[in-house]
Amino acid sequence: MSKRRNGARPEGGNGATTRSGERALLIGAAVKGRAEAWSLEESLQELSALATSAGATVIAVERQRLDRLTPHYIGKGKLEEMRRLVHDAGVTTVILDHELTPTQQRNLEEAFAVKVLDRTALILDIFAQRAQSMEGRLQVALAQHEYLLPRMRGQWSHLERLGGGIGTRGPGESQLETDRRLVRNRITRLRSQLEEVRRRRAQHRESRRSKGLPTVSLIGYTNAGKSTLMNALTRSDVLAADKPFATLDPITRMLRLPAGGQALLTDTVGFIQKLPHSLVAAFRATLEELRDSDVLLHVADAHASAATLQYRSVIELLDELAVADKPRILVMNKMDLVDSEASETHRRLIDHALNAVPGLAVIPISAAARRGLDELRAAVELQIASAPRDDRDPASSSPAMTA
Ligand SMILES: Nc1nc2c(ncn2[C@@H]2O[C@H](COP(=O)(O)OP(=O)(O)OP(=O)(O)O)[C@@H](O)[C@H]2O)c(=O)[nH]1
Ligand SMILES: [Mg+2]
Repeated sequence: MSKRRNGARPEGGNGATTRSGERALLIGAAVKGRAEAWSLEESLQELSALATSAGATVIAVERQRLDRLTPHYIGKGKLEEMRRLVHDAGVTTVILDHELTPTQQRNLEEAFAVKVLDRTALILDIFAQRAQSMEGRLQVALAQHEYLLPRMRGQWSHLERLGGGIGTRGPGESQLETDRRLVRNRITRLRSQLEEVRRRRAQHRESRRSKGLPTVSLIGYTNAGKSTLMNALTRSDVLAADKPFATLDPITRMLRLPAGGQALLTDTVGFIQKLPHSLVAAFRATLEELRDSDVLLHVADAHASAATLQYRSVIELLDELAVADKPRILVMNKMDLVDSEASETHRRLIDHALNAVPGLAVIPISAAARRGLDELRAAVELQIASAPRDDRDPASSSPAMTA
């Protein structure tokens, strides 16, 4: 699904770019009176990491405070200033830190004469680059088509002039000459293909379920260190990397417990604030399997400046998936990086978490330095021993083992 078009050079800019080195301008707006949990700066920092991870070079980050959003998303003066910047700095891609309406996107592309993406398209693109398994690819394709559908009014045709790259992989390019009916048909087909893959996976699961092992799932904000912890706890070698959404497909390994027992440990896709709805919907089946876990290990990056906001975003999604009341352990990871300066942030997160759930088990660890792992295993064992296991819904089951 990563077809790339041999795009022409962007019309705007000085042409000092290739498709593999997109030059991105990031724009965020704070709208007066609209309460956002994340500050503009924190959100833009994250957007910058996402853009870099998608392969772009961030040329500039611009912000604006507005009374209300405009048909161009930003104000007139700012638009003109940005138009000049796009031209002078050879920007090839403008990325907005919100979900744009199709009209805003089209207006901005006309104004800048370069490709314009929103946060959602950027995240979809990263998912498209990372998806490995058949199910993962089908899920991303479904989300991309659903994102595309309301935006199809021939607006993709002008992307011909804007080159390929981020946000144009996937369905966009092949829809230039087609219409919405074809996309709808494709969505229907993708849904039934996904159904088929899931049926097969369910059979696979059933055979594992009969072994009756308790299941433990790693969850948390993207880049918190879930896969590093999976590797440290199970001596495996799954991909862990300093980039968002390194893991997409669930993967399960055997976890040994201190008293000699065993459990199945599953690592899965990370969360992010403003996770696109189309992706939540497409990955719902994967995520809902968390319902079948006996214990959730919520891995938090104790060193992240936005640690508490990240924590809250994860809890919101757990709520949405109806698994927030599962037995949970808060794993404060990356403690090797927490010095006296960072300890304030980390303290605030613990206070916040304990305030919401008094008595929550909080285990400080460093997955990278393999510190605190014995304490964590002991805490998992304790939770499993006290978790009621016989009230599980027999119709649901744990995620499939992927190698
Ligand atoms: N200093 C330090 N770095 C860590 C620790 N644990 C993980 N990391 C680093 O954090 C980055 C992300 O780690 P991953 O294990 O890939 O994180 P993840 O939660 O699986 O991320 P996604 O799969 O992308 O959602 C990597 O660069 C790790 O090396 C830790 O305890 N200390
Ligand atoms: Mg991972």
